[in-house]
Amino acid sequence: LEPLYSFMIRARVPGGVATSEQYIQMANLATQYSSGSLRLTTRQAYQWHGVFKRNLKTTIAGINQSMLDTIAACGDVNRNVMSNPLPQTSAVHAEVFDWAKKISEHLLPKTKAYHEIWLDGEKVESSQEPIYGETYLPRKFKTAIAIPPYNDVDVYANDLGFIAIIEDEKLIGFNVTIGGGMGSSHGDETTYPRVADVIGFCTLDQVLDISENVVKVQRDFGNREVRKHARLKYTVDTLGLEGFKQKLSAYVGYELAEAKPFEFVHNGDRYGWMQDEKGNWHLTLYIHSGRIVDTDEKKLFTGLLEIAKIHDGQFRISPNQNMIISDIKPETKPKVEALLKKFEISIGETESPTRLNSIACVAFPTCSLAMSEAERYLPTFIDKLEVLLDKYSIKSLPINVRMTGCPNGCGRPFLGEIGMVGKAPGKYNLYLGASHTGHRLNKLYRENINEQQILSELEPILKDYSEERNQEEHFGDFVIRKNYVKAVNNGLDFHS
Ligand code: SRM
Ligand code: SF4
Repeated sequence: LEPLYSFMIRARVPGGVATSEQYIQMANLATQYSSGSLRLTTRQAYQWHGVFKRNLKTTIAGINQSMLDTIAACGDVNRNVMSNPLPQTSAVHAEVFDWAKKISEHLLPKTKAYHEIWLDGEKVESSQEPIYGETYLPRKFKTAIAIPPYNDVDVYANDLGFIAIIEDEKLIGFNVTIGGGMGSSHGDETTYPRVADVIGFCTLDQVLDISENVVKVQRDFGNREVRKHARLKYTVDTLGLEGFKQKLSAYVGYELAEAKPFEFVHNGDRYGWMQDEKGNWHLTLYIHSGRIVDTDEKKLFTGLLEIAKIHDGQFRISPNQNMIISDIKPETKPKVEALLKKFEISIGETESPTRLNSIACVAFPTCSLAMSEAERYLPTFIDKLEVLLDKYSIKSLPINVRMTGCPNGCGRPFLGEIGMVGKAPGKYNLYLGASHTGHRLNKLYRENINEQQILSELEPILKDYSEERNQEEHFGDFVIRKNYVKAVNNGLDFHS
């Protein structure tokens, strides 16, 4: 008799956008075939946990029937392409979202094996992979597009990034970034998180060309001997930034123009109701760690499903694991409000800004790489942190808290103003000093400490912050100014 194997399935949802109909289908699959919850990820995708082996094919077919799929949601290929999900920026947003879809499609593996295995597609001779070749990439590859002033996608955490440049309300092109990534291993200083570098500006007609060729340079020069050094960030550091740029220019046959000025204000979400110029409404809901589930206290899963049934717009996953119900017609708004009230769904008006700016990865019980809790523990930790924030009258200030169960970095913990990275059950490395905009990494402050020690370490710093901070100074910048930690300017500084 075979053991009762169960799996996690992840859908590919470029830019995180699904229609209400698709959302209903995703939720129904969760009820029928998984542990009953839907998980919104830090890359704007859906995950189903606990899918039994015998239900894998039916679940994947169900995702495909809804016109979404799971192709390249995992593997050594380009993953789900992220883009700013907030339609507030209307025309530009729609255009940028289109680019996310185009890049995603362009970099999709062309193999028909997926259809053959999961969808009973016709057997075909092995197809050519025009971009990935015979070897695919040495490692996973991630792409994101940001629309300044919001860096909600954490563009600098991606192998390849595009920063939208808008002039006279028109999208004219993108600044290109390369070499971001979070993953590292405890005790191995040859591995490190790295924020991406801006390498120039590309026009709209160059976007796919640049995407394809950054992938090809990584395909040809990425490290295939040492898997821990196989991400593009190491290729950049091995070739040198100039070396990588030269290879890219040789591949595309031109040089990128000089990068254009832009500014980010933060990397979080903006909660609550927002009306666009057409009069439609968009609502960003706070979803703790992206887990959509019914509990004894709250029927979030049922509530969102009920909303999907009366709303004919979209459900957009934010890069911070939250949900935006978007394009709500003015006449539907009162019905949505009534359902939110009935199911006690938070629109972020009762949580502290620090809670609203917190992320935890999945970790236990489903992640086999976890060394400590994250998603299940974060709310308790924030409760205790809030007591300190309250004590020092700084509860109204937003501090990014990022927690993960291991240093792979799925909750982008090295971009947290306070970062906690699991070391062992109940023990974390404490990192401080990332920027509030996502452009600077944090640095190790204390190693392998428990909750009580973390709170005791943080208390005097929070007290100091409450008394000595400059106007508008964010916590991450403050701890650097006051020398609690040194600023990390690139990955190679991370351990020094
Ligand atoms: Fe991740 C592996 C969950 C975003 C870096 N990640 C995993 C696995 C699949 C564990 C495994 O390989 O067995 C986790 C599944 C846990 C579970 O039970 O569901 C997992 N990663 C997640 C998600 C669900 C975290 C979340 O709480 O939302 C995110 C899914 C994203 C998606 O929709 O595609 C997720 N993972 C990330 C991010 C953040 C990002 O991309 O912005 C990172 C850091 C950025 C980066 O890639 O550098 C990240 N995940 C990793 C790594 C380390 C990669 C590296 O370069 O070393 C691993 C392990 C690996 O690849 O070997 C990993
Ligand atoms: Fe698992 Fe580690 Fe990723 Fe958390 S950071 S989901 S513990 S691999």
